[in-house]
Amino acid sequence: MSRYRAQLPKNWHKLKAVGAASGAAAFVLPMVVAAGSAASAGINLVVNAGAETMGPANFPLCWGKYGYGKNTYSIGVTRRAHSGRRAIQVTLSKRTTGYRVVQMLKNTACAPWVTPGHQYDLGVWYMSNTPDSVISLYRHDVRNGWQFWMDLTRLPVSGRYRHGSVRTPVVPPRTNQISWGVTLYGRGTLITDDYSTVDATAKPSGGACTAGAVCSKGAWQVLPFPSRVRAIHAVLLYTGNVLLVAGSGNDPDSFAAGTFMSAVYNPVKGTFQIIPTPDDFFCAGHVQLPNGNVLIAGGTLAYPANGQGYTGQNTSYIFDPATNSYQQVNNLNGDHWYPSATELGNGDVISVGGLGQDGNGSVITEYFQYNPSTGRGKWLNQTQINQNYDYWGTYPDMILMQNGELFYTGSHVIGNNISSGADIYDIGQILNPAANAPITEVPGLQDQPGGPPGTDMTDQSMAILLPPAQAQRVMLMGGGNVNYNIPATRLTDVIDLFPTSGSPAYKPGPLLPAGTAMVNGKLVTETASEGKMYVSAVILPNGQVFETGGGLINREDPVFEASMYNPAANTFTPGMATDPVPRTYHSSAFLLPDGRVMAIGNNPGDGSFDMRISVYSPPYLFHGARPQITRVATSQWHYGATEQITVNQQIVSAELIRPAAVTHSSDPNQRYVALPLTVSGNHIGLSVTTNPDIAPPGWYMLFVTNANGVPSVAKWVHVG
Ligand SMILES: [Cu+2]
Repeated sequence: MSRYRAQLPKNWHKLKAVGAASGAAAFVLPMVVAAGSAASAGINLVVNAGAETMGPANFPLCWGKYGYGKNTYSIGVTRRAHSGRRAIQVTLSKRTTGYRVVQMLKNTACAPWVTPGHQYDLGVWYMSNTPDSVISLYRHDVRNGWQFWMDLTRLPVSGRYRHGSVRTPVVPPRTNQISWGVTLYGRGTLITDDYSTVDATAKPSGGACTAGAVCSKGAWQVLPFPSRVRAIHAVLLYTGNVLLVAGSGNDPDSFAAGTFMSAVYNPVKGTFQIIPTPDDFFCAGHVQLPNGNVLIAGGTLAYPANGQGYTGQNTSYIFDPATNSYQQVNNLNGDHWYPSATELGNGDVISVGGLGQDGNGSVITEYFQYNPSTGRGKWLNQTQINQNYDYWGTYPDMILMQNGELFYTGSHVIGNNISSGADIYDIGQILNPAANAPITEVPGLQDQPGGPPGTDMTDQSMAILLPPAQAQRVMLMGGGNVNYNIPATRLTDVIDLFPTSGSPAYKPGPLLPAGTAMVNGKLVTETASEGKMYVSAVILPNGQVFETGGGLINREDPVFEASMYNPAANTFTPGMATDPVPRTYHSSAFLLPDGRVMAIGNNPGDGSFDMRISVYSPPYLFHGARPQITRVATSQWHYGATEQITVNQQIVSAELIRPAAVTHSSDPNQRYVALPLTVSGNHIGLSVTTNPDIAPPGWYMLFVTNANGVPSVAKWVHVG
């Protein structure tokens, strides 16, 4: 595809307001009409690109109307869409002076974030009956604010939808956002739809960043539209969409009415599809199966009543991302509210813990046998499962180890950890009821100094298998104890599951950095012993762990603190940009395929639920051009194979990251699998582990990362 390289008029930076009525046309850059969108190179940075989500004043969210002068005009939404149901129409019926503009709102939520030194391909589908329209571009200077940048290209008359595209000039220093749109400065009608803005920069820029604080802290955007459901559970699907599950959403009225909700959220387009939800999946377990179907285990049978607390249920479903629908599978043997779900190396799933129908945590171990020929499977009868017993509690975080055993990290939800703390559960004989499946206690979890005796502080902590999975090290960070309702801890613990000598034991890790807590409406700095529970930890493609969100006590006092953990150095870098939205109980954060982090949910003690969505751009998105994976020889990968890809620039690492299935600070399947490289120019061979217990079968995001620590956008590959 040919692309226009912008030639700037010498005085472009002196251009003021559009002035498109006459003189500015002389500065307009010629246009390139492409057969299709140029968006394949990277992510589309436009929010509400198809204008499908409506905002205030009956106009699409993130879009604004501007203009001046003596003219008669109308700006609104039309059904004559290029795709979806809406497009934006501008008509000038009479004109003496001035112009009218439709443009992305110039604010932090709506305007695309950009990197100085980069160029961007802008695209728009349009119909027009006037030659007098132009693409107009604005930029945000970190010192001087928003300013007009230049008019880029005219949009030739076209009676049917046509794609207009143009590449921006190099973004100047100190610019962190751009905004653009279409200007109509002559009589006629212009309809636009499906806008795109894609980073077109191919060469690394050395990693220098001149965009201010975002260079080291990253940046949060709160999206301009709320979630359509109470996002208590989030599962990233191989389609790139996110399954957001509420069930009854911890709302007694919804439960009483039998109103259960889920939605498929498209993070590229910002759209929601409400999914008929046949049962109450509130606080169910979930995990992706080898073919990408999502297994849902248990959920809520009843809300508290008559002295009885929440109770679990025994139903189970599969969500199929190909059809965006739920299908029931056979029931679990017992009832489970807050069960874990961990995929094993053979593609089966083990599920433990959760409260039963009696509200008690003494529940049986469940085993789901996956059937590759149907993409589904069945829960085995309990007589087929070795019921070597422990009290696993609620959402016990069970991580698959490289030898096929399970590591119970000690991270769990709600109250005391009645188990010994952390265990290794040898499930090698799980399907032999006559055998013994020993459970070995793992020592070393710290107790909070001055905390309640005989208990622990791992309630709503977060445990992660640190990158790379091959290192077999686990970190547990933060946590509290709702039974005592005491301030959450800053403690972290790290364990090497296969130490060179001795038995595995947790060792103290670095303290979580102190944050600022909102206590009784006032922001206060945390004391030396105060940390957070409800903490989220997200593995990034550069091998770092982003730690965000959380609260100081039970469903109160959100903590505004975020840091970057470096597993190799075992240190936290404090002072990352903090999510403006409180993220405590029923909140989650997870990695998107474009390398950003999405955060959802918050369900404080007053019973309200925060529907806002935040998206974090890590510092690496401001440090030069992203590498691109231009070709993946095959998306079906095999254990032990060397898989071939092509990239557009030098890279230093490649990695598989398993898509999130997260709730309540718990995603026991989160993992980053390193892919050793064989480099031949831009052709790269990637060595896939021979061990399915390192990378359980399923869909993964494949990233490559360059020497600046800048990752590509992910490609999806299927392993196994
Ligand atoms: Cu819950």
